[in-house]
Amino acid sequence: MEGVYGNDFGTDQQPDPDRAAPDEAAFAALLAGEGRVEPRDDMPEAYRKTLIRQIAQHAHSEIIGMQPEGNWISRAPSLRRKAILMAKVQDEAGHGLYLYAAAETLGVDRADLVDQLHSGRQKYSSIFNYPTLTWADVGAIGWLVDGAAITNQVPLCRCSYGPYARAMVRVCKEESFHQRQGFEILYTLSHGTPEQKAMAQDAVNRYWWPSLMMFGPPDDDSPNSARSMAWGIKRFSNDDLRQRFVDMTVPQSEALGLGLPDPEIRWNDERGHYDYGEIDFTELFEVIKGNGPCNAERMAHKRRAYDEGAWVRTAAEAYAAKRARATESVA
Ligand code: BYC
Repeated sequence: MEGVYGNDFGTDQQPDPDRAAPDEAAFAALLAGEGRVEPRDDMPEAYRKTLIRQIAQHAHSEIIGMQPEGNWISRAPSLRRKAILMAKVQDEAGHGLYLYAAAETLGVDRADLVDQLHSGRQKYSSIFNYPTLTWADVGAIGWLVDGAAITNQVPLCRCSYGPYARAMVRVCKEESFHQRQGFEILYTLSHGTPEQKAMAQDAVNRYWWPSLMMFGPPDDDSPNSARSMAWGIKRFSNDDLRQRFVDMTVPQSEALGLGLPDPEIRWNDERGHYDYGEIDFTELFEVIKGNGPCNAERMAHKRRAYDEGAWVRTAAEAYAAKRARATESVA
């Protein structure tokens, strides 16, 4: 597993040698009482690094996640669909910004995090390495990918780290709107012509298994879960959230009139959950390693956009310096 994840917590940040060791007992008591850890509080270095790793990966996912859907903005089938999709993709940029801001409260610099993404030292969600081949893929992403994201992120609203938990509250409200717009796209297609229905079914077939992989490796192969759960960062295990997503999605697929590409899905009265087929986790590990269908394209596009936007950052810095000088001279 080591080789797959290459884990050094995904950050170059070193502990500050002058900082006093945190009071572990006080920290444990705060967590036991369901208190929130705030940026001013002492925290164990490993807790801080785990949060930086997860929040940065989450922020990068929101930003890279703009690409597959952004691909359809110029080809949306109507002005209404185009306006909605532009607003959705813009929301994802906003989520990335809240999350980078939350990570910065832990003493890292956003530019460093972006640099670590660009140099392959930090990850982003596997799901964004799949192509968007048809308009129905925009519906499947909204319904399944945003649906999986909400399932994972609603519990993060109760994460023990205050700034991350608060960012999640707003993100989840927006994601639930995104999920409904995806459902509505697929509903329209599945009640349209036979060709439109077939296009919707094909998109669901391609996005179903990668959406289940978004929740991460199985619990017995998830090196970070136990500690993150003990710290109140994660509230549920990867497999529990995956099951919750399946239970929510199967009845929705029936309402859509679309099938799911898994013949083993069936209600299990004894467990009170839907059973589902075995997930091919070798695919997840390959995508995480960089071997998914679109990894190279996504990163090349991201680096190019960053380089081409350098003048905007320079201009914003010059403007901020000019305003600071003007404020100083008035004072
Ligand atoms: N893809 O020990 P584990 C969105 C990595 S964007 C890639 O279980 P953990 C949206 C994992 O990082 C929503 N890597 O880890 C945007 C770890 O490697 P490192 C994105 C994955 O952290 C635009 C290793 O595998 N959501 O909604 O306890 C349009 C071992 O895993 C993946 C978030 O980021 C994966 N799928 O649990 C539409 C949610 N899975 O870091 C929608 C926040 C695992 O040790 N993150 N890895 O080198 C989390 O909840 C957790 O980080 C995870 C993984 C459940 C993803």
